[in-house]
Amino acid sequence: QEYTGIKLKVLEFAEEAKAAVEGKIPADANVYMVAATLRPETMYGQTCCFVGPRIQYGVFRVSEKEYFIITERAARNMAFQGVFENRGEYPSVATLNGQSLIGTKVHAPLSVYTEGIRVLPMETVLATKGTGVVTSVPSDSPDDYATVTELAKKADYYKIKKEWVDLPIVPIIRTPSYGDKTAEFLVKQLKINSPKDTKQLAEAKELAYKEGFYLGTMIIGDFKDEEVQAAKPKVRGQLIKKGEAIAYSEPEGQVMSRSG
Ligand code: ZZB
Repeated sequence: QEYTGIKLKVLEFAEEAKAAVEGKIPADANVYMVAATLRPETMYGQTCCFVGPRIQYGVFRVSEKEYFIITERAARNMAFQGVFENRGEYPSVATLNGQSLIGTKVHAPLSVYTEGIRVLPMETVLATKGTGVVTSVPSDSPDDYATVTELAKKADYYKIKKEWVDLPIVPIIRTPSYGDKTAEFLVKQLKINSPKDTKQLAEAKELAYKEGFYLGTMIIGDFKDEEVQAAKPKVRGQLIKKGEAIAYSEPEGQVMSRSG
């Protein structure tokens, strides 16, 4: 599985995470939450960043001035893909649980929300896939749409501020069958009520992937009016060139899909 690792730069740590990394990262270093995505062309519509509240993350030193927050499993994989200074080594300076990161403010490359977006909890994040960090695009990802809807409904229960999650959804791609908010359309059509409706969500994801990739047209960004198929590698290339993303592949057989 060839992912794009989107580098979401930490602008301001949540209290608990801040205490955990205090004194362990040089003051002038950049720290990034790195989210694995198969849809780099949707990055204009990022509205928040998800972590699994009970997943363990490490803060790994990529170079003197750069640190990544990802699962240890992802760091190990990256250490064999030329991401770190020495092959096979992925020095960790701190560990954090997902919950401690909630509320952290990050800058998401290409997102229309240029002031920064928040790290929020997603119960369905798998520790065994990608980096354990997921960037949220509720316009085009049914899972993300279902989770932001749930979080907005029960902000107090999840101990988050409603305004962190209640951002207008940004239309990114138009498709003939689902309009320009594919995820919302499919969640409603398949009568998905919560992030726990995993079976219908898997179906919605499949439909959204197919329609978006084969029939979608960009309606925002540098490749506006181009087909998604053409725009996808261009957006990816741009992000990597600017140092805002990395290529990340998941070794065969290690990938776990949500359906098992
Ligand atoms: C942004 C995005 C925008 C995504 C979209 C999808 C869609 P797959 O196909 O099963 O490999 N993801 C990444 N890592 C995890 C994880 N550890 N746990 C749960 N979800 C994860 O799924 C790859 C996608 O699943 C990734 O691409 C990421 O969400 C999420 F418009 O990133 B995506 C129709 C999907 N649309």
